[in-house]
Amino acid sequence: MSTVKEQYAALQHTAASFGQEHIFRFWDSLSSQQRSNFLQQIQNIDFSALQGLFDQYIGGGRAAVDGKLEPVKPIPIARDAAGRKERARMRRAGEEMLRQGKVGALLVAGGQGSRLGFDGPKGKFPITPVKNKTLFQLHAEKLLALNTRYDTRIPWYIMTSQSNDAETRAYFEQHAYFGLPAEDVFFFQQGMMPALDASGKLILDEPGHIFTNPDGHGGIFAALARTGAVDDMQQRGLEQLFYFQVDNVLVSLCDPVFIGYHLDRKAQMSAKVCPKRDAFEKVGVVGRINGKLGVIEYSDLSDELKQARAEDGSLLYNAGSIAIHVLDVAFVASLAGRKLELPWHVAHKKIPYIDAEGKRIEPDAPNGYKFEKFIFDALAWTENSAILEVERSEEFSPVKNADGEDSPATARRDMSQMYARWFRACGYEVPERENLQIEVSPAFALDADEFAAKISGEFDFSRPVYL
Ligand code: UD2
Repeated sequence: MSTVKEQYAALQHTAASFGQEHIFRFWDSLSSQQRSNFLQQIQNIDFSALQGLFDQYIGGGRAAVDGKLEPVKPIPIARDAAGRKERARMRRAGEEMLRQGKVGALLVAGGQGSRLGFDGPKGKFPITPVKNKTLFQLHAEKLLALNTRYDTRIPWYIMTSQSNDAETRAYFEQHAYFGLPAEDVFFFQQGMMPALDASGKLILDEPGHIFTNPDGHGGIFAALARTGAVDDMQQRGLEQLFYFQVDNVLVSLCDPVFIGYHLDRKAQMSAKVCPKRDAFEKVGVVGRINGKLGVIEYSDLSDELKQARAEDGSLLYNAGSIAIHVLDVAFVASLAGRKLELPWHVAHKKIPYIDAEGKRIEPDAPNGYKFEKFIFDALAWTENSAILEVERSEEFSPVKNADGEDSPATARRDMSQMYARWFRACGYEVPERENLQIEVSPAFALDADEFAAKISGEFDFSRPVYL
């Protein structure tokens, strides 16, 4: 074991050879504990790789999306008898997988939820329209109901990150995993990535700490392999993973129709899409990039292409990705095992830093570059993929912003409106108004058909209704 002094000398040498010697600027003022923590952080930094990233993505001025883009045509929503028959067949195939215990759920919840302005893991945000259940509770209750419906146990893999891992685990423990078997909930932490300033320097956010951010949901493949989650999946005999984001209150968890299409197309990774709300909606679009399937993120698509029209007048790039996928476990294992490198995406952001005098500065303009990987870039490695169009009002309402579009208010409205339609389909007269407060627990019904089979009695919709 080398001493702290020796480690310091070696790392200082490495840092200096990459022009990063400034990170030791405050070394003399650090306590011995701070020094050893700092050295540990630096030891995990790949200076050479960072240098390469800087040259490739920032210094070189690489374009966000290089090459030829083409739209894709998704499998349309079934509107006629033949389409509905096909969906029923897909549903049966998906349900069979669920009954056989071959499906796992994979949730990404490592993001920082900065736009919502909520302090803590976003999954702890109270959201349902009547009972105010949190996002985590809502998803957990859906899984519980699926376990009962298919007489199975769906393991749940939850990706966290450094800043919310402990709080997320504690939250589930405090709530006894919302009734799920604790051994079926598997938390795993994604990696962290240092940011760089405009001249390629690492950024100190404390005198003895380098600023890092979660490495994006594309960090999931490495994290699944590193934490033993892939082994766990294989031991349990899982074949498919249903992937979703923490913020979508309408997600149809483990949707058997989608799983069925994925199997039918012999796909490695599939995606659900909705036509975009408007040209500037903040969703990526599924398309082809130089012939390869992928998602072109909204921040990477020019305003001109966002507004481009097809011959029929609809948006040309209109297959909005709602961040729901089915992934083959074998595909995930091969990506993780082969260390296949997903590309990095760069975001110019405001990053708090310690200036040369040791003062912490909160910049008011972007001053640094964050690097993230995106899971949907793995679509480029698929041989087959099912791109399935779904009804937005039934499947997609994300909580992103504190108010306005995609906020808690719109999520509560969209849930209430969906349940109102379930009631109306059963002959109930529900007033047509924006501010209904209706909530159907997943324990009562997971979808309109189950609801129709169970509902009875009278309801007063001028008050909150909870079932
Ligand atoms: C995401 C998609 C966008 C669209 C939209 C739908 C990306 C890059 N873009 O946009 O195309 O599908 O969602 O709602 O995904 N997360 C992590 N670790 C990270 C970063 C994010 O786990 O390092 C999780 C985060 O907790 C959340 C999800 O990934 O569940 C998406 O993150 P976001 O809300 O920041 O993505 P957004 O809204 O830019």
